[in-house]
Amino acid sequence: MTTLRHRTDALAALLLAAAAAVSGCISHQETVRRDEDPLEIEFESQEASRIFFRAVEQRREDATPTESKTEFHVPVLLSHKVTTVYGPNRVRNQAVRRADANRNGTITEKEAQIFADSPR
Ligand SMILES: [Ca+2]
Repeated sequence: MTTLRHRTDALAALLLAAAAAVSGCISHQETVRRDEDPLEIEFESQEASRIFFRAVEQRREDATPTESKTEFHVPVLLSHKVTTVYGPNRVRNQAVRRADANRNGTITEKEAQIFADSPR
């Protein structure tokens, strides 16, 4: 009876030692870059375009890098980390969706100014 228990303990210790010897941890890190196609938009005037793009650039400068992280860990055995980095069109497209208030595909000077004055 005790010999079976000792063999089981010895086998478990051997497996743990083997796992540690093989360095124990499978690690995977990946960076995924994603960007969207730019939305088509027209501007009522050059002034509307200037106001809009100046506001978009300010938002890009103020924003923290747009990324998300997914991590999964099983201590000692597995580490899996995926970082997703979003491209510049994402900020532009979000701005277009917000600025074109009536969704007619054209940003007027008034819409651009309202977008520029809106909180970020
Ligand atoms: Ca519009």
